[in-house]
Amino acid sequence: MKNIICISLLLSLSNALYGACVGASADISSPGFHAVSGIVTVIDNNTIQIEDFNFDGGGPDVYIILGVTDSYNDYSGASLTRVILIDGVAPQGMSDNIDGHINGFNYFNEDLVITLPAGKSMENYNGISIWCDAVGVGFGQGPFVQLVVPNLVGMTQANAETALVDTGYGVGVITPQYSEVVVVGNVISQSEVAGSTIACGTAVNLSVSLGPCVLQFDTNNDCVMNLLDLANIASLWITDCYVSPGAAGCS
Ligand SMILES: [Ca+2]
Repeated sequence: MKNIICISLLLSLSNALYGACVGASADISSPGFHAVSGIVTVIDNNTIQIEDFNFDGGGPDVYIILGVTDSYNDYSGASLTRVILIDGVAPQGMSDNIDGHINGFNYFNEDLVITLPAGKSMENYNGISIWCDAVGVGFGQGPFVQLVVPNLVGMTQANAETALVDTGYGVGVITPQYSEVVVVGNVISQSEVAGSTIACGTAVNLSVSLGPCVLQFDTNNDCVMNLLDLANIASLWITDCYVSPGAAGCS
């Protein structure tokens, strides 16, 4: 039973889409303790860049930590979702911080390109923190956000889903909906506004066209059969019999 649980957990993790997308960025300027600031960008799934990184070097046991849903306080190995980003790898120009700590080094508007440790991928993280492990507080941290939600309206459902996945988002709930104007199978609307900034991995819901509603006796084309339609039918029947009293059903 334990094995089954483990396998299903691994499957759900591998299927989860919560990672930072390529091109996504995170602002680590808040809360700004020890003058931490900078913009972190995902270059590819194994590489990030920190631009204009500032940190006064204060605090004990400070690390650059990648995490999920802003959790950075248990990266020591028990969890699959947290990691010391540069454990054992000195950042550029730094040769003596063997365990990956960055306290004691003064960063002033530095641009750092950092390769993730072997086996780690940005597909598994959606946030970054300059984390003081001794106190359990982030000096500066934030979620990775994608800059542009693609415009999916008018695309085929398949193309829209591909576009979502390619840009790091998830496919949410697909709702079929009647439309007089949108071709069958194409997207009518999306839950996240095109061009807006939302977290990478966010599932975007789509409404997809069923084409025009074809419902017999739906006299007002609202795709609902109710008393109004019955009244219209009765009215038509009466009118027809008045004009053509010999018509079938009027005798
Ligand atoms: Ca109707």
